[in-house]
Amino acid sequence: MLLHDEVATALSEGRGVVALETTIVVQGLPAPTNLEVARQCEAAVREGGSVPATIGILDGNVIVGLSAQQLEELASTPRHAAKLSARDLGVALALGADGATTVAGTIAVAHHVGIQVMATGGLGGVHRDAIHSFDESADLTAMSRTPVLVVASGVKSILDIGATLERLDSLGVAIAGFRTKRFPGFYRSDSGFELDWSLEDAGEAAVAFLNHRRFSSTGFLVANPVDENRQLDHQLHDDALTSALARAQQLAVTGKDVTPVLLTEFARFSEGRSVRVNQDLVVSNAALAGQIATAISRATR
Ligand code: PSU
Ligand code: MN
Repeated sequence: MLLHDEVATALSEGRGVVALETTIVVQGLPAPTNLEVARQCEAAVREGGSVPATIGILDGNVIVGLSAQQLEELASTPRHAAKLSARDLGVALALGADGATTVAGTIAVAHHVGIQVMATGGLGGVHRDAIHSFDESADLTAMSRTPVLVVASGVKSILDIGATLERLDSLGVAIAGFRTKRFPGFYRSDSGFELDWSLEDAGEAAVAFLNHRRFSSTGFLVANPVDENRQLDHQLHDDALTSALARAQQLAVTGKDVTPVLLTEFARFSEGRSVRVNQDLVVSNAALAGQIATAISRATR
């Protein structure tokens, strides 16, 4: 485990730290936008008063706080870092592999080193054909056993959103919208589903999370919608989705390849517009996560 000096100092001083994942960089977004987004997320966390800790695995070492150069290495073609969920970490380390962590993989590492907040684009969830494929993201079960607050724009709209919300309920994962009671739909500000709770600012989110932790060992999802003016056009979204689902079926993809294929087809169909929305929402989530981590640190110091 290699902790970047700045991250180690911030943790020992009880300052706000935000974990950032690398699957979105390596498997989720096309180059060169991927590295630009990673840089913008780190800057956004800093603006919120916290320290960013981008997490990935290089040569079998878990790195908490990848440098710009290490992140570039991880994302570069010769490396072809694998997509690592929490269950993959042990083997990847044993084999000296390179890897990019998903939300599940990232919160496993974050919790281990004492980081309480993470930001991503859209959480994984139950896939639309799950009744046949059993494809449900390990992000959900990871959140059911890891007390980390995750800021995300809901779950990806390629998923069965209703079923995902039911699973989050069964698994005891706390959910609150950020300044909304409408569950965000990733590329769209509103998925059409209602939430029970809305939090109005970072301070409120911090207090809610700290109280949640007194009674529960599960995670906490803060659902932060993309700005309405920046969301993907309704019709374009639905057409791209139809095309993406058809493409995944045609390629007969399974397992960890499903989500990257759907996102790539979304980008192709929308001529890059979905990538811009993804960029906007993840940077905004990193900014909010930075503010919440700072508020948690103030409330606990
Ligand atoms: N958010 C994005 N793009 C992504 C992801 C999240 O905007 O690519 C990644 C996260 O790493 C998340 C993963 O954990 O997608 C979900 O993959 P799966 O459905 O295979 O569990
Ligand atoms: Mn899956």
